[in-house]
Amino acid sequence: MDFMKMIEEWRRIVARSVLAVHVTCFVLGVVTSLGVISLPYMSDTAPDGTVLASAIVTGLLYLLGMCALGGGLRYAVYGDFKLMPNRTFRAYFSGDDDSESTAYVAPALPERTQRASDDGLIDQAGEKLLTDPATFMDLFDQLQGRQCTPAGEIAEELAPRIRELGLEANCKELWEEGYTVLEDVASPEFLEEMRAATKGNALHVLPDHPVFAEAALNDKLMAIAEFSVGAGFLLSNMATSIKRKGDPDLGIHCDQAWMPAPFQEHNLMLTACWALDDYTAESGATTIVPGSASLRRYPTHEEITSSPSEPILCNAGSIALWDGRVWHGNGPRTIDGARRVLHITYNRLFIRQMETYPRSVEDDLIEKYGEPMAQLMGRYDYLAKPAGKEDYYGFMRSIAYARR
Ligand SMILES: O=C(O)CCC(=O)C(=O)O
Ligand SMILES: [Fe+2]
Repeated sequence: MDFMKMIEEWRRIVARSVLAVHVTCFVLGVVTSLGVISLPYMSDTAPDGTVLASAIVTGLLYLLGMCALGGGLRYAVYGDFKLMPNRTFRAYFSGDDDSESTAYVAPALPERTQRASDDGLIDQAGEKLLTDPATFMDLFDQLQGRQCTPAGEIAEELAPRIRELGLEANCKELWEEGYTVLEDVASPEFLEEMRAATKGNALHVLPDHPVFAEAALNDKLMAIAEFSVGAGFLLSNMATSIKRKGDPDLGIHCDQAWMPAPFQEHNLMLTACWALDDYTAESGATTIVPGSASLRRYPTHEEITSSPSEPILCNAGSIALWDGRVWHGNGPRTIDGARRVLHITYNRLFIRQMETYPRSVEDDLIEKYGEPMAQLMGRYDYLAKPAGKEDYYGFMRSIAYARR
């Protein structure tokens, strides 16, 4: 790991140096060209037009030449040519990719605390990649040769956590019926906090209040999500909703609405809804079409209206969870008051998230919540990052996680 950090630090130093040289060339170019242009004015006689024009052309050529020198260095290091230097270090260091204008250095990744049996292999493979290719290939093949946990089974690394948290029956139900309820997970105080933070129908709520991050990182939820959408899963979106009497019902649909059908045997997307008010038949609760997940396809236009569905019933403070392939919607609210819900979606690590946040927002969350938040933000894998396979630890982890 230290070796990785060292390489990362050197990349930053090189990036800063290239920027410094490019900017210096530019400044020298400007100073020289101004000097050359002002030379004709230094003689006693007023400069004529030809002398002045040739001084301006010469000055601009100096400026161009100096900029080309800096741009050439950039080309030599990064393979792209730009005449003018960028204003910030960010443009020279592809590890930092959001659009803020100040130089930015991402905090180091928190060490993994929940170690699994092949984590040692990942670390060793990462270390050996540059120094000992033969050993690396052997370790890599061991990772590659690992077979996937069959769909619906609990991975051996996860099994102790599932047992400890008493979630075995929920895992079975989620797999067989396409949904399950984790009963009464929230303490009364936590439930009140979630309710207070729920202001209306809103998307992108994760950074709005600490209670949302805590809800996403709940131990039971994280464990059953790993069962459903595999190790290294991501946070895809987080939203709040309020349903009142007379509000339209949500039609039957599958959440993984942009995945091709027939759906894959492994689930790709898990929705977890924290019920902030009781789910009853009259409350406008989520409705499920039993057995629909095993069809592994979308409902037809006709089936959307004709499929018999039943409400999920649970107390406020429980979490209703369903598989991305299950047909579901919500029913009419026929009583006064409101049904408040915090919706969280988790994805298998290779499925792109519905929402992302600026890098600095993610970093603040990771600093505050550590490893599990870094995982939800996809920091332990190599996918969709500027570094790509250069992050060989991330590459190795992606291979290992995809099989657990
Ligand atoms: O509001 C509901 O009960 C269901 C919402 C829904 O379909 C979802 O969050 O995926
Ligand atoms: Fe849905």
